[in-house]
Amino acid sequence: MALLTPEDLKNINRQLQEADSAVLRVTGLDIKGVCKALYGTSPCSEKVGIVPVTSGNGIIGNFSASLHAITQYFGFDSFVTDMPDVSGYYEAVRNEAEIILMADDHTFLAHNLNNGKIANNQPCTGIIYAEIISRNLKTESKDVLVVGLGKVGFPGAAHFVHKGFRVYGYDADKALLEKTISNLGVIPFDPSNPRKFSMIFEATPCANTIPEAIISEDCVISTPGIPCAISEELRKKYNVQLVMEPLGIGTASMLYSVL
Ligand code: NAD
Ligand code: 2YG
Ligand code: MG
Repeated sequence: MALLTPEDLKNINRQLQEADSAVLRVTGLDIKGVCKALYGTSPCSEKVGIVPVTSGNGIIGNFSASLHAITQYFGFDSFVTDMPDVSGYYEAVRNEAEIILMADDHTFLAHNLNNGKIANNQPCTGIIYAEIISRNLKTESKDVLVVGLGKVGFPGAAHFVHKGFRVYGYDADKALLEKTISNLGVIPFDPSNPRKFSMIFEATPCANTIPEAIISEDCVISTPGIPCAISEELRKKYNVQLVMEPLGIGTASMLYSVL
């Protein structure tokens, strides 16, 4: 799995505010509004314990501090434990955390200890970025392209199918593309025979995965993938409405889903 870096998380509050403005421009709702519409929940200052985890590649600088800023931004009462790992979990529960947030290299989870609900970052991220595109006010089209059908992209594609979109899919991994075609009924997209899209969802760990030939003027691109899927030059040339943020939107989706 591609891991976040401290650099990705620099100025997380500013990144979150900019993403909130972009979501508002695209959907008419801010991130809280999209989460509320999606899950039918709203935070009531629930206490969130953020537990740093040292296993595998270890602590990522800015990760726990960013989760602290993000949870506060969305109206939770959060704290980061002094201790990591099992001792940190114990500390969080002893300090009356109602929701635990913690991540190792494979799983980033939110666990609500009051109601037992648990959420995984990857599907929650895919679903919220798909929901944002599905609410876009710019186009009546029901055609959407999903690039990258992995742990984030597949649940995103499934969400579009569920909402009645005509979903085109592409993944560099042919086996994964075949699996998605047969499981979800998505239409395979062939990059060597391109067409324009006004809505694109991208979830890959690679740059420049969206070629010029598929971008229409005023296209909405929703992408949790890091690094960014299109160049600044193409973004400007086609007046692309870009929704992209490294941690906060997906975390909000996780938290609202366990309330
Ligand atoms: P994954 O490895 O499960 O899936 C990525 C998929 O992209 C793979 O199936 C791979 O074959 C495909 N791919 C790679 N290069 C491609 C290309 N050029 N064209 C088409 N497909 C290509 O990874 P994931 O867990 O789904 O994560 C995807 C990205 O999203 C990563 O960059 C990850 O760090 C990021 N992510 C961001 C957030 C967030 O909140 N912004 C949250 C979770 C994950
Ligand atoms: O507690 C810590 O500091 C670390 N154990 C956190 C590890 C997180 C690893 N996961 C990732 O970097 C992401 N791919 C998942 C986070 C979602 C936002 N992109
Ligand atoms: Mg995010």
